[in-house]
Amino acid sequence: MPTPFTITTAISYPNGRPHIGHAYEAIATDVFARAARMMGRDVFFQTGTDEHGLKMAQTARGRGMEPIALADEMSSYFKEMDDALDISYDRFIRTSEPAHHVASQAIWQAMAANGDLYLDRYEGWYSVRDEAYYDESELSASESGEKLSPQGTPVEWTVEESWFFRLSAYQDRLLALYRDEPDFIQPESRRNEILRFVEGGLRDLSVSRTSFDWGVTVPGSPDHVMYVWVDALTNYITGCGYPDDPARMAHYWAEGGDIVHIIGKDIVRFHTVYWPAFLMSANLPLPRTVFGHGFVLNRGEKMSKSLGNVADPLELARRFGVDALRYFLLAEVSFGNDGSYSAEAIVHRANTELGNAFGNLAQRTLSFIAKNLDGRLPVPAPTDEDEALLAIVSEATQEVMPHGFSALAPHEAIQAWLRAAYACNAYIDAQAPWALRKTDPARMEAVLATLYVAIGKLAAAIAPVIPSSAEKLLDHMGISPENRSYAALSSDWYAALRESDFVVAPPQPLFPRLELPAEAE
Ligand code: ME8
Repeated sequence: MPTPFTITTAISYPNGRPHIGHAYEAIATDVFARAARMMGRDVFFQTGTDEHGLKMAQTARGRGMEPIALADEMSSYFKEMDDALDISYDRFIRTSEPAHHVASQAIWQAMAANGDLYLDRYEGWYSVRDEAYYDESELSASESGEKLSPQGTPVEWTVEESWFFRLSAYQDRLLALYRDEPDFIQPESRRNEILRFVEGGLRDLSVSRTSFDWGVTVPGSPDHVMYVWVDALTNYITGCGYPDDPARMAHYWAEGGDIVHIIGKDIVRFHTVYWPAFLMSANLPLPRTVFGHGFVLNRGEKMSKSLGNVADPLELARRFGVDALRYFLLAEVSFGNDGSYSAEAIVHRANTELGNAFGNLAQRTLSFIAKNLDGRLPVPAPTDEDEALLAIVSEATQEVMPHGFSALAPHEAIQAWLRAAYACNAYIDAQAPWALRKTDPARMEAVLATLYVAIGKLAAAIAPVIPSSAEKLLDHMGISPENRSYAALSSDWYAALRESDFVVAPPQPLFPRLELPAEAE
């Protein structure tokens, strides 16, 4: 039985169209999901949209729409983006779905049954943009004297009757969790931030609102809707069958299960303080890891509508290609840190690394076989040099898969892959099969066979990042889908392939050379 692996992105606020930050998170998570499938895991990958809350209600009002109409329209753009970027989600959840209301009310009742919810009056600061409550001590002032949240968003004074969650009672259990499960919060820098925050003491959390009604109704309190983060976080277990499908829950959301949330650095507190406390209160298993990735910035600047530099990920994908964009984002940004993108940087990386280092290598090798051997697969007769290259490739596939993608270090995976591609280039130059054609055809075949195996393995290993180009190449090379798993990379698929009557056709270019768009020059 394959072991289950549950992986999620944050669910996005559909109060506007998706931007490159949303694309980045979806792509990174998709790479981990695809890699886990290649490693034989039973993967459940969920993404979706977070549709309740004041921000959605206010945006809809501003546009003269009902919140659900806004959510319907914008959520479809997020799904469209995911589909266009080859995001292999198993479920796209929308928090307005009835099943999600059921799950949110069930977790609420479980927290209430545990004695953790009480009615009181809330007085304090709220940021609609962050959908977050802040302490006075966390605020700063803008140049005009306006109070700002730590994220730099405006806050408003709020006074309301509210349900409260006894977060203060969870301080010790949370600190024990961070101590006992050092992988729970990643990377380390975020873990330290949260440790300091929780060590400073926790106040009970206001978890319902009465001033608007766009949300999940609080069971037994029809005037209250849940604080949007209570319902938003619950999306993860809705997708795992909570509360009506206990068998599915036991599979994908089990005690000690492999459950990973990939989110951005601005929402780590919600996922590593509130979420585990809610789950503990409801007596439900905890995720294994919450990874807070960095932000993607446009030429080093934060994107904002007022600066007019919010990039449409679909536009970038159309210009540069889906795989080039996916590859660029993961290769460029060290996962966990912030990173920057620009048209020049995308073009440069795609041309030098995908195009020259890998695409041309495959192109040269396959054309040579098609032309000089009539497409017949060459005969291997490995020398030490051939074995040495294949050992580099095997080591690289390990660094790429179990050590890179599974360890949530995609940039390291790509570096390892690229080093192996460069080693193949050095090998082809040193062996010069074009010269061997006349002098030693048997040796030429052995060199081409070695390259064939190396290229096939490297294509399979990088497939999670560039799925459509890798699949195209593997199809062209005759490597069957069963032979593309991580386990099959160490088997002798080449011998099996040679026994078939497969003929190598002249290849089409995999990564057409990108030119810089005129306005960026
Ligand atoms: O926070 N670069 O939704 P959201 C990288 N609904 N990642 C970025 C980014 C950027 N420039 N900007 C945003 C929410 N993100 C909540 C989540 S989860 C139960 C509820 C990331 O649409 C951000 O950090 O504001 C978050 O992980 C995701 O995009 C959705 O952000």
